[in-house]
Amino acid sequence: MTTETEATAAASGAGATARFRENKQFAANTSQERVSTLANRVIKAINDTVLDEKVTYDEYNAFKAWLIRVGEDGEWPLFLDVWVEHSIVEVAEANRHGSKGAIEGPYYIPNAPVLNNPATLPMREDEPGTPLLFQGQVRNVAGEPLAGALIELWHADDAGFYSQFAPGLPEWNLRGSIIADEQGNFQINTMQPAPYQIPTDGACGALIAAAGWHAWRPAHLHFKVSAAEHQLITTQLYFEGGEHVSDDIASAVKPELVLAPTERADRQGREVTYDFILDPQD
Ligand code: MBD
Ligand code: FE
Repeated sequence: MTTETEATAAASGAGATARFRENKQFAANTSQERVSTLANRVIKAINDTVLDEKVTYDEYNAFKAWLIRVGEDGEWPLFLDVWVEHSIVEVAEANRHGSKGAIEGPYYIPNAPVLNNPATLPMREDEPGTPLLFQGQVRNVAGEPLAGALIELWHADDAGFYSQFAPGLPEWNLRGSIIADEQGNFQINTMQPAPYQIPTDGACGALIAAAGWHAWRPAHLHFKVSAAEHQLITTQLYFEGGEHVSDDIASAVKPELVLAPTERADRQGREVTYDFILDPQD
């Protein structure tokens, strides 16, 4: 195996960092006064920790070395999405009435292949795992169907790997952009994902090991759901009874987001229904 084909923290971290730079605008419309307020609070939180916990020079230097390594490993997207993004979501959706949101995480890629309803996500011919039929309807908060809504879905495979961030997977494996029908209905065939372990060989993994934490997220499906004149929601769905549903390292599970699929009567696999409710554009 060459360096580029190994599933290392540095490889997935570099990918996530490059994707972030490509996909996001980061010139926030933030005044000088607000920048000062926010930066002062973060700096104060660090100083308060040092003073309260009587942080030693050794610990300070270990912290400095670790921060340098986070950047070298390309793990700033991972670090921030695992330990901070859940609070950003909480603030962002405080005034929304539709479906709950959840963190985007570092592995979204825009413009996945467009699939008409009913859809099957791109997957390998022998894609391992349990087939999952995910179906439902997209509606507005008044209960009206949103015809032609767009459901972007991406998730890990049965071994916990995301295409384009782990080697050896087809480019768009288990990623798709599904267009709901005239009644806002969608039916998506995919394979149940496995729990996801964040890379253990990078800076985030080193923190987790040093702190005696675990590195796991429960199995999850990622979504961005949008429709004309409505607010896009970014969310995730989980599976009842799955490992780490109650101790997600990324603190992103909410009870409303936990699915309970049932065995299919007609064929092997499981099925579940979940409806997305979108707020109007404000
Ligand atoms: C993931 O798949 C994820 O969803 C998050 C939040 C962090 C790391 C990997
Ligand atoms: Fe994920």
